[in-house]
Amino acid sequence: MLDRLSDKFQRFLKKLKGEVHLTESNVEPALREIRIALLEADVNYRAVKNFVSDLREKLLGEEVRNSLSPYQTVVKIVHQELTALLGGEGKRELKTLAGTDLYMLIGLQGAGKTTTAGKLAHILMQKGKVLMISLDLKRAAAQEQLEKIAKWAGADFIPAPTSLDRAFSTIREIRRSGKYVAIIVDTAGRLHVDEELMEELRKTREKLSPTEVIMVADAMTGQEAVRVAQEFNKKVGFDSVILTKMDGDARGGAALSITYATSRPIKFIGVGEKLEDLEAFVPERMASRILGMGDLLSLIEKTEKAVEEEQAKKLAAKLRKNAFTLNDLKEQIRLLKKLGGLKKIIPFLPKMPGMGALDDRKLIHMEAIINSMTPEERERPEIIKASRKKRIARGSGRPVYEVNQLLRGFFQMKKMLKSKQVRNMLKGIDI
Ligand SMILES: Nc1nc2c(ncn2[C@@H]2O[C@H](COP(=O)(O)OP(=O)(O)OP(=O)(O)O)[C@@H](O)[C@H]2O)c(=O)[nH]1
Ligand SMILES: [Mg+2]
Repeated sequence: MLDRLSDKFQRFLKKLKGEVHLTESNVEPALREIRIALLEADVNYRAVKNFVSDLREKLLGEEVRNSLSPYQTVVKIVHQELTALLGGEGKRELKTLAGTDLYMLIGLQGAGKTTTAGKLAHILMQKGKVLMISLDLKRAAAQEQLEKIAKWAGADFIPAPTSLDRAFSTIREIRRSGKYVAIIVDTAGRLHVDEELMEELRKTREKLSPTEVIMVADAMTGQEAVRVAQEFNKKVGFDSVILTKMDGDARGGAALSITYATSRPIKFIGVGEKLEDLEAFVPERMASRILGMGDLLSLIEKTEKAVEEEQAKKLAAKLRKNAFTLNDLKEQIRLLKKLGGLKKIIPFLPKMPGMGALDDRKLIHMEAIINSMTPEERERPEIIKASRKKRIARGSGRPVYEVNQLLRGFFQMKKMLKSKQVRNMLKGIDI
Protein backbone atom coordinates (compact mmCIF):
# COMPACT_ATOMS: atom_id res chain seq x y z
CA MET A 1 0.00 0.00 0.00
CA LEU A 2 1.41 3.37 -1.04
CA ASP A 3 4.74 1.64 -1.63
CA ARG A 4 6.12 4.11 -4.09
CA LEU A 5 5.35 7.08 -1.92
CA SER A 6 6.80 5.29 1.03
CA ASP A 7 10.07 4.69 -0.87
CA LYS A 8 10.29 8.36 -1.69
CA PHE A 9 9.71 9.47 1.88
CA GLN A 10 12.35 7.09 3.10
CA ARG A 11 14.80 8.47 0.57
CA PHE A 12 13.93 11.96 1.73
CA LEU A 13 14.68 11.07 5.33
CA LYS A 14 17.91 9.30 4.39
CA LYS A 15 19.07 12.46 2.66
CA LEU A 16 18.84 14.35 5.92
CA LYS A 17 20.20 11.55 8.03
CA GLY A 18 23.82 12.66 8.21
CA GLU A 19 23.05 16.33 8.74
CA VAL A 20 23.88 17.83 12.08
CA HIS A 21 22.23 21.16 11.35
CA LEU A 22 19.17 21.75 9.29
CA THR A 23 19.72 24.69 7.00
CA GLU A 24 18.16 25.88 3.81
CA SER A 25 20.96 24.36 1.82
CA ASN A 26 20.27 20.82 2.97
CA VAL A 27 16.53 21.09 3.58
CA GLU A 28 15.54 22.70 0.27
CA PRO A 29 16.81 19.96 -2.08
CA ALA A 30 15.21 17.31 0.11
CA LEU A 31 11.94 19.23 0.14
CA ARG A 32 12.03 19.56 -3.62
CA GLU A 33 12.19 15.79 -3.89
CA ILE A 34 9.34 15.24 -1.51
CA ARG A 35 7.27 17.76 -3.43
CA ILE A 36 7.82 15.90 -6.68
CA ALA A 37 7.11 12.57 -5.00
CA LEU A 38 3.78 13.83 -3.67
CA LEU A 39 2.77 15.27 -7.03
CA GLU A 40 3.71 12.00 -8.71
CA ALA A 41 1.56 10.19 -6.17
CA ASP A 42 -1.26 12.33 -7.50
CA VAL A 43 -1.73 14.36 -4.36
CA ASN A 44 -3.70 17.55 -4.87
CA TYR A 45 -1.41 20.44 -5.87
CA ARG A 46 -2.61 22.81 -3.15
CA ALA A 47 -2.32 20.16 -0.47
CA VAL A 48 1.28 19.53 -1.56
CA LYS A 49 2.10 23.21 -1.52
CA ASN A 50 0.77 23.62 1.99
CA PHE A 51 2.39 20.47 3.23
CA VAL A 52 5.81 21.45 1.91
CA SER A 53 5.68 24.96 3.26
CA ASP A 54 4.57 23.80 6.72
CA LEU A 55 7.29 21.20 6.70
CA ARG A 56 9.92 23.75 5.67
CA GLU A 57 8.90 26.08 8.46
CA LYS A 58 8.96 23.35 11.08
CA LEU A 59 12.25 21.84 9.93
CA LEU A 60 14.09 25.14 9.79
CA GLY A 61 12.43 26.52 12.89
CA GLU A 62 12.93 23.57 15.20
CA GLU A 63 15.72 23.95 17.68
CA VAL A 64 17.22 20.50 17.80
CA ARG A 65 17.11 19.43 21.40
CA ASN A 66 19.53 17.29 23.32
CA SER A 67 16.98 14.59 23.85
CA LEU A 68 16.67 13.72 20.16
CA SER A 69 19.29 13.49 17.46
CA PRO A 70 18.80 15.85 14.51
CA TYR A 71 17.69 12.90 12.43
CA GLN A 72 15.15 11.80 15.00
CA THR A 73 13.88 15.34 15.10
CA VAL A 74 13.38 15.30 11.34
CA VAL A 75 11.56 11.99 11.45
CA LYS A 76 9.34 13.25 14.21
CA ILE A 77 8.43 16.43 12.37
CA VAL A 78 7.74 14.68 9.08
CA HIS A 79 5.56 12.17 10.91
CA GLN A 80 3.60 14.93 12.62
CA GLU A 81 3.06 16.78 9.37
CA LEU A 82 1.99 13.66 7.50
CA THR A 83 -0.41 12.79 10.29
CA ALA A 84 -1.91 16.26 10.06
CA LEU A 85 -2.30 15.95 6.31
CA LEU A 86 -4.03 12.61 6.72
CA GLY A 87 -6.56 14.22 9.02
CA GLY A 88 -4.95 14.57 12.43
CA GLU A 89 -4.53 12.39 15.47
CA GLY A 90 -6.95 9.91 16.91
CA LYS A 91 -8.99 6.96 15.87
CA ARG A 92 -12.29 7.42 14.12
CA GLU A 93 -15.41 5.45 14.68
CA LEU A 94 -18.78 5.61 13.04
CA LYS A 95 -21.13 8.02 14.68
CA THR A 96 -23.84 6.38 16.69
CA LEU A 97 -27.07 7.71 18.15
CA ALA A 98 -29.72 6.38 20.46
CA GLY A 99 -31.98 3.91 18.67
CA THR A 100 -31.36 2.45 15.24
CA ASP A 101 -28.47 4.05 13.38
CA LEU A 102 -28.79 4.63 9.68
CA TYR A 103 -25.73 4.71 7.48
CA MET A 104 -26.14 5.88 3.92
CA LEU A 105 -23.45 5.11 1.36
CA ILE A 106 -22.95 7.31 -1.66
CA GLY A 107 -20.44 7.38 -4.52
CA LEU A 108 -19.80 6.80 -8.20
CA GLN A 109 -20.53 3.58 -10.00
CA GLY A 110 -18.06 0.86 -9.19
CA ALA A 111 -16.52 2.78 -6.27
CA GLY A 112 -17.28 -0.13 -3.98
CA LYS A 113 -20.46 0.97 -2.18
CA THR A 114 -22.20 -2.39 -2.17
CA THR A 115 -19.09 -4.34 -1.19
CA THR A 116 -18.35 -1.80 1.55
CA ALA A 117 -21.94 -2.04 2.81
CA GLY A 118 -21.32 -5.75 3.41
CA LYS A 119 -18.04 -5.08 5.19
CA LEU A 120 -19.69 -2.48 7.42
CA ALA A 121 -22.53 -4.86 8.22
CA HIS A 122 -19.94 -7.44 9.20
CA ILE A 123 -18.47 -4.97 11.73
CA LEU A 124 -21.80 -3.60 13.00
CA MET A 125 -23.23 -7.06 13.57
CA GLN A 126 -21.01 -7.40 16.60
CA LYS A 127 -23.47 -5.02 18.24
CA GLY A 128 -26.70 -6.61 17.08
CA LYS A 129 -28.99 -7.13 14.10
CA VAL A 130 -28.28 -5.22 10.92
CA LEU A 131 -30.58 -4.58 7.96
CA MET A 132 -29.40 -3.84 4.45
CA ILE A 133 -31.47 -2.14 1.81
CA SER A 134 -30.63 -0.80 -1.64
CA LEU A 135 -32.21 2.32 -3.10
CA ASP A 136 -30.88 1.47 -6.55
CA LEU A 137 -34.34 0.91 -8.01
CA LYS A 138 -33.45 1.04 -11.67
CA ARG A 139 -30.98 -1.78 -11.87
CA ALA A 140 -32.65 -5.11 -10.98
CA ALA A 141 -29.24 -6.67 -10.47
CA ALA A 142 -28.52 -4.16 -7.70
CA GLN A 143 -31.12 -5.74 -5.42
CA GLU A 144 -29.79 -9.21 -6.13
CA GLN A 145 -26.20 -8.20 -5.52
CA LEU A 146 -27.00 -6.63 -2.16
CA GLU A 147 -29.11 -9.63 -1.17
CA LYS A 148 -26.16 -11.90 -1.87
CA ILE A 149 -23.81 -9.68 0.08
CA ALA A 150 -26.24 -9.46 3.02
CA LYS A 151 -26.43 -13.23 3.11
CA TRP A 152 -22.69 -13.45 2.97
CA ALA A 153 -22.35 -11.04 5.89
CA GLY A 154 -25.23 -12.65 7.80
CA ALA A 155 -27.31 -9.45 7.82
CA ASP A 156 -31.02 -9.13 7.02
CA PHE A 157 -32.10 -7.86 3.64
CA ILE A 158 -35.35 -6.57 2.22
CA PRO A 159 -35.90 -5.70 -1.42
CA ALA A 160 -36.77 -2.04 -1.84
CA PRO A 161 -40.34 -1.06 -2.77
CA THR A 162 -40.55 0.12 -6.36
CA SER A 163 -40.87 3.82 -5.65
CA LEU A 164 -38.40 5.95 -3.76
CA ASP A 165 -41.10 7.54 -1.58
CA ARG A 166 -42.46 4.17 -0.52
CA ALA A 167 -38.94 3.03 0.18
CA PHE A 168 -38.41 6.02 2.48
CA SER A 169 -41.50 5.30 4.51
CA THR A 170 -40.64 1.60 4.77
CA ILE A 171 -37.17 2.43 6.03
CA ARG A 172 -38.46 4.98 8.52
CA GLU A 173 -40.97 2.52 9.86
CA ILE A 174 -38.36 -0.19 10.36
CA ARG A 175 -36.05 2.31 11.99
CA ARG A 176 -38.76 3.34 14.43
CA SER A 177 -39.48 -0.28 15.32
CA GLY A 178 -36.06 -0.46 16.97
CA LYS A 179 -35.52 -4.02 15.76
CA TYR A 180 -32.07 -3.28 14.38
CA VAL A 181 -28.92 -1.66 15.74
CA ALA A 182 -28.23 -0.35 12.28
CA ILE A 183 -29.71 -0.02 8.82
CA ILE A 184 -27.28 0.30 5.94
CA VAL A 185 -28.69 2.09 2.93
CA ASP A 186 -26.90 1.42 -0.34
CA THR A 187 -27.56 3.82 -3.21
CA ALA A 188 -27.24 3.86 -6.97
CA GLY A 189 -24.01 4.93 -8.61
CA ARG A 190 -23.42 6.66 -11.93
CA LEU A 191 -20.40 6.82 -14.15
CA HIS A 192 -20.24 10.57 -13.70
CA VAL A 193 -21.60 13.09 -11.25
CA ASP A 194 -24.99 13.92 -12.74
CA GLU A 195 -27.72 16.23 -11.58
CA GLU A 196 -30.45 13.60 -11.42
CA LEU A 197 -28.43 11.39 -9.11
CA MET A 198 -27.45 14.34 -6.92
CA GLU A 199 -31.08 15.36 -6.59
CA GLU A 200 -32.07 11.81 -5.65
CA LEU A 201 -29.32 11.58 -3.03
CA ARG A 202 -30.15 14.99 -1.58
CA LYS A 203 -33.75 13.93 -1.22
CA THR A 204 -32.79 10.61 0.34
CA ARG A 205 -30.59 12.36 2.83
CA GLU A 206 -33.32 14.77 3.73
CA LYS A 207 -36.02 12.13 4.09
CA LEU A 208 -33.99 9.61 6.04
CA SER A 209 -31.86 11.85 8.32
CA PRO A 210 -29.04 9.32 8.39
CA THR A 211 -26.76 9.03 11.40
CA GLU A 212 -23.93 9.35 8.95
CA VAL A 213 -23.63 9.81 5.20
CA ILE A 214 -20.51 8.06 3.98
CA MET A 215 -18.79 8.85 0.72
CA VAL A 216 -17.27 5.74 -0.81
CA ALA A 217 -14.37 6.67 -3.08
CA ASP A 218 -12.09 4.54 -5.18
CA ALA A 219 -8.47 5.22 -4.20
CA MET A 220 -7.23 3.85 -7.52
CA THR A 221 -8.62 6.88 -9.28
CA GLY A 222 -6.35 9.27 -7.36
CA GLN A 223 -7.14 12.95 -7.78
CA GLU A 224 -10.29 12.11 -9.68
CA ALA A 225 -11.64 10.55 -6.47
CA VAL A 226 -10.89 13.80 -4.69
CA ARG A 227 -12.58 15.90 -7.34
CA VAL A 228 -15.66 13.70 -7.27
CA ALA A 229 -15.77 13.82 -3.48
CA GLN A 230 -15.65 17.60 -3.56
CA GLU A 231 -18.55 17.63 -5.93
CA PHE A 232 -20.61 15.21 -3.83
CA ASN A 233 -19.78 17.25 -0.77
CA LYS A 234 -21.02 20.41 -2.38
CA LYS A 235 -24.15 18.92 -3.89
CA VAL A 236 -25.24 16.27 -1.38
CA GLY A 237 -22.98 16.65 1.63
CA PHE A 238 -21.45 13.79 3.59
CA ASP A 239 -19.91 13.19 6.99
CA SER A 240 -17.04 10.85 6.32
CA VAL A 241 -15.14 8.96 3.68
CA ILE A 242 -14.29 5.32 3.07
CA LEU A 243 -11.48 4.84 0.56
CA THR A 244 -11.68 1.52 -1.23
CA LYS A 245 -9.12 -0.46 -3.20
CA MET A 246 -6.19 0.73 -1.13
CA ASP A 247 -4.79 -2.76 -1.63
CA GLY A 248 -4.19 -1.98 -5.28
CA ASP A 249 -1.32 0.01 -6.60
CA ALA A 250 -2.90 3.22 -5.40
CA ARG A 251 -0.50 6.10 -5.71
CA GLY A 252 -1.85 7.59 -2.54
CA GLY A 253 -3.15 10.86 -3.87
CA ALA A 254 -6.65 10.31 -2.61
CA ALA A 255 -5.63 9.23 0.88
CA LEU A 256 -3.36 12.22 1.25
CA SER A 257 -5.66 14.88 -0.07
CA ILE A 258 -9.30 13.92 0.30
CA THR A 259 -9.51 15.18 3.87
CA TYR A 260 -7.64 18.33 2.93
CA ALA A 261 -10.05 18.94 0.05
CA THR A 262 -13.33 18.12 1.79
CA SER A 263 -12.60 18.64 5.52
CA ARG A 264 -14.15 15.24 6.12
CA PRO A 265 -12.30 12.41 7.86
CA ILE A 266 -11.46 9.10 6.25
CA LYS A 267 -12.88 6.51 8.63
CA PHE A 268 -12.05 3.23 6.96
CA ILE A 269 -10.04 1.92 4.06
CA GLY A 270 -10.96 -1.06 1.92
CA VAL A 271 -8.03 -3.38 1.39
CA GLY A 272 -9.51 -6.28 -0.54
CA GLU A 273 -12.68 -7.96 -1.69
CA LYS A 274 -13.40 -10.08 1.36
CA LEU A 275 -15.71 -9.13 4.22
CA GLU A 276 -12.83 -8.67 6.63
CA ASP A 277 -10.98 -6.35 4.29
CA LEU A 278 -12.00 -3.09 5.90
CA GLU A 279 -9.49 -1.38 8.18
CA ALA A 280 -10.07 1.46 10.58
CA PHE A 281 -8.14 4.45 9.31
CA VAL A 282 -5.68 5.83 11.84
CA PRO A 283 -3.68 8.77 10.44
CA GLU A 284 -0.69 8.33 12.79
CA ARG A 285 -0.46 4.70 11.86
CA MET A 286 -0.75 5.42 8.17
CA ALA A 287 1.96 8.08 8.48
CA SER A 288 4.23 5.56 10.22
CA ARG A 289 3.52 3.07 7.51
CA ILE A 290 4.46 5.56 4.83
CA LEU A 291 7.65 6.50 6.63
CA GLY A 292 8.32 2.85 7.30
CA MET A 293 9.89 3.45 10.67
CA GLY A 294 7.51 2.39 13.35
CA ASP A 295 10.31 1.36 15.71
CA LEU A 296 12.19 4.62 15.49
CA LEU A 297 8.97 6.56 16.05
CA SER A 298 8.07 4.71 19.19
CA LEU A 299 11.62 5.18 20.44
CA ILE A 300 11.30 8.92 19.84
CA GLU A 301 8.07 9.01 21.75
CA LYS A 302 9.58 7.17 24.70
CA THR A 303 12.70 9.35 24.75
CA GLU A 304 10.63 12.50 24.74
CA LYS A 305 8.36 11.29 27.47
CA ALA A 306 11.30 10.34 29.66
CA VAL A 307 12.92 13.73 29.09
CA GLU A 308 9.73 15.55 29.91
CA GLU A 309 9.28 13.60 33.11
CA GLU A 310 12.87 14.31 34.04
CA GLN A 311 12.34 18.03 33.43
CA ALA A 312 9.12 18.12 35.39
CA LYS A 313 10.87 16.40 38.30
CA LYS A 314 13.73 18.86 38.24
CA LEU A 315 11.28 21.69 38.19
CA ALA A 316 9.35 20.38 41.15
CA ALA A 317 12.63 20.10 43.04
CA LYS A 318 13.48 23.70 42.20
CA LEU A 319 10.09 24.86 43.33
CA ARG A 320 10.61 23.09 46.58
CA LYS A 321 13.96 24.80 47.09
CA ASN A 322 12.58 28.08 45.84
CA ALA A 323 15.33 28.22 43.22
CA PHE A 324 12.91 28.81 40.40
CA THR A 325 14.12 31.44 37.89
CA LEU A 326 12.76 33.07 34.78
CA ASN A 327 14.80 30.56 32.80
CA ASP A 328 12.79 27.81 34.39
CA LEU A 329 9.62 29.65 33.60
CA LYS A 330 10.72 29.88 29.98
CA GLU A 331 11.49 26.16 29.84
CA GLN A 332 8.14 25.55 31.41
CA ILE A 333 6.39 27.58 28.74
CA ARG A 334 8.20 25.64 26.02
CA LEU A 335 7.12 22.36 27.61
CA LEU A 336 3.60 23.63 27.92
CA LYS A 337 3.39 24.51 24.27
CA LYS A 338 4.81 21.14 23.36
CA LEU A 339 2.40 19.22 25.50
CA GLY A 340 -0.30 20.94 23.57
CA GLY A 341 -1.85 23.15 26.18
CA LEU A 342 -2.04 24.32 29.70
CA LYS A 343 -4.22 21.77 31.37
CA LYS A 344 -1.66 19.05 31.84
CA ILE A 345 0.97 21.16 33.48
CA ILE A 346 -0.99 23.62 35.59
CA PRO A 347 -0.58 21.48 38.70
CA PHE A 348 3.16 22.19 38.47
CA LEU A 349 2.88 25.85 37.71
CA PRO A 350 1.96 27.98 40.67
CA LYS A 351 -0.62 30.52 39.72
CA MET A 352 1.02 33.81 38.78
CA PRO A 353 -0.82 36.44 40.75
CA GLY A 354 -1.76 39.49 38.75
CA MET A 355 -1.35 37.69 35.44
CA GLY A 356 -5.03 37.01 35.14
CA ALA A 357 -6.16 33.84 33.46
CA LEU A 358 -3.39 32.23 31.49
CA ASP A 359 -4.15 31.26 27.98
CA ASP A 360 -1.97 29.82 25.27
CA ARG A 361 -1.54 33.17 23.52
CA LYS A 362 -0.43 34.82 26.71
CA LEU A 363 2.16 32.10 27.09
CA ILE A 364 3.61 33.01 23.71
CA HIS A 365 3.84 36.65 24.80
CA MET A 366 5.48 35.69 28.07
CA GLU A 367 7.99 33.61 26.21
CA ALA A 368 8.79 36.51 23.88
CA ILE A 369 9.38 38.79 26.86
CA ILE A 370 11.68 36.33 28.59
CA ASN A 371 13.52 35.72 25.31
CA SER A 372 14.38 39.40 25.14
CA MET A 373 16.09 39.35 28.51
CA THR A 374 19.80 38.77 28.97
CA PRO A 375 20.85 35.56 30.76
CA GLU A 376 21.71 37.62 33.81
CA GLU A 377 18.31 39.26 33.86
CA ARG A 378 16.67 35.86 33.74
CA GLU A 379 18.63 34.60 36.69
CA ARG A 380 18.35 37.84 38.71
CA PRO A 381 15.24 39.67 37.59
CA GLU A 382 15.57 42.15 40.47
CA ILE A 383 18.12 44.07 38.36
CA ILE A 384 15.48 44.86 35.75
CA LYS A 385 14.70 48.56 36.18
CA ALA A 386 12.98 51.10 33.94
CA SER A 387 15.50 51.29 31.08
CA ARG A 388 15.94 47.54 30.90
CA LYS A 389 12.18 47.15 30.91
CA LYS A 390 11.90 49.46 27.92
CA ARG A 391 14.57 47.52 26.06
CA ILE A 392 12.87 44.20 26.80
CA ALA A 393 9.50 45.55 25.72
CA ARG A 394 10.98 46.78 22.45
CA GLY A 395 12.80 43.52 21.85
CA SER A 396 9.74 41.41 22.42
CA GLY A 397 7.23 43.65 20.71
CA ARG A 398 5.11 43.73 23.88
CA PRO A 399 4.10 46.80 25.89
CA VAL A 400 6.07 47.76 29.00
CA TYR A 401 3.10 47.04 31.25
CA GLU A 402 3.21 43.40 30.20
CA VAL A 403 6.87 43.22 31.18
CA ASN A 404 5.87 44.71 34.53
CA GLN A 405 3.02 42.27 34.87
CA LEU A 406 5.27 39.32 34.22
CA LEU A 407 7.88 40.49 36.71
CA ARG A 408 5.32 41.32 39.36
CA GLY A 409 3.69 37.96 38.90
CA PHE A 410 7.02 36.21 39.08
CA PHE A 411 8.06 37.96 42.32
CA GLN A 412 4.74 37.29 43.97
CA MET A 413 4.98 33.70 42.94
CA LYS A 414 8.41 33.43 44.54
CA LYS A 415 7.03 34.99 47.68
CA MET A 416 4.14 32.60 47.64
CA LEU A 417 6.57 29.72 47.30
CA LYS A 418 8.04 30.69 50.64
CA SER A 419 4.77 30.33 52.46
CA LYS A 420 4.37 27.29 54.64
CA GLN A 421 1.16 26.27 53.05
CA VAL A 422 2.60 26.17 49.54
CA ARG A 423 5.75 24.43 50.70
CA ASN A 424 3.66 21.73 52.27
CA MET A 425 1.65 21.40 49.13
CA LEU A 426 4.80 21.07 47.04
CA LYS A 427 6.03 18.28 49.22
CA GLY A 428 3.00 16.39 48.06
CA ILE A 429 3.91 16.73 44.40
CA ASP A 430 5.67 13.66 43.34
CA ILE A 431 5.93 12.95 39.70
N1 LIG B 1 -9.38 -4.97 -4.38
C1 LIG B 1 -10.49 -4.38 -3.91
N2 LIG B 1 -11.62 -4.45 -4.61
C2 LIG B 1 -12.72 -3.84 -4.11
C3 LIG B 1 -12.69 -3.16 -2.86
N3 LIG B 1 -13.93 -2.66 -2.64
C4 LIG B 1 -14.69 -3.03 -3.70
N4 LIG B 1 -13.97 -3.74 -4.59
C5 LIG B 1 -14.41 -4.29 -5.87
O1 LIG B 1 -14.86 -3.25 -6.71
C6 LIG B 1 -15.88 -3.70 -7.59
C7 LIG B 1 -17.09 -2.78 -7.51
O2 LIG B 1 -17.66 -2.86 -6.23
P1 LIG B 1 -19.18 -2.57 -5.89
O3 LIG B 1 -19.32 -2.73 -4.43
O4 LIG B 1 -20.09 -3.36 -6.75
O5 LIG B 1 -19.28 -1.06 -6.31
P2 LIG B 1 -20.56 -0.09 -6.21
O6 LIG B 1 -20.08 1.23 -5.80
O7 LIG B 1 -21.61 -0.71 -5.42
O8 LIG B 1 -20.99 -0.04 -7.75
P3 LIG B 1 -22.46 0.36 -8.34
O9 LIG B 1 -23.48 -0.29 -7.51
O10 LIG B 1 -22.40 -0.16 -9.74
O11 LIG B 1 -22.55 1.84 -8.34
C8 LIG B 1 -16.18 -5.12 -7.15
O12 LIG B 1 -15.54 -6.00 -8.02
C9 LIG B 1 -15.58 -5.22 -5.76
O13 LIG B 1 -15.20 -6.52 -5.42
C10 LIG B 1 -11.44 -3.10 -2.15
O14 LIG B 1 -11.30 -2.52 -1.07
N5 LIG B 1 -10.38 -3.74 -2.73
MG1 LIG C 1 -23.60 -1.20 -5.86
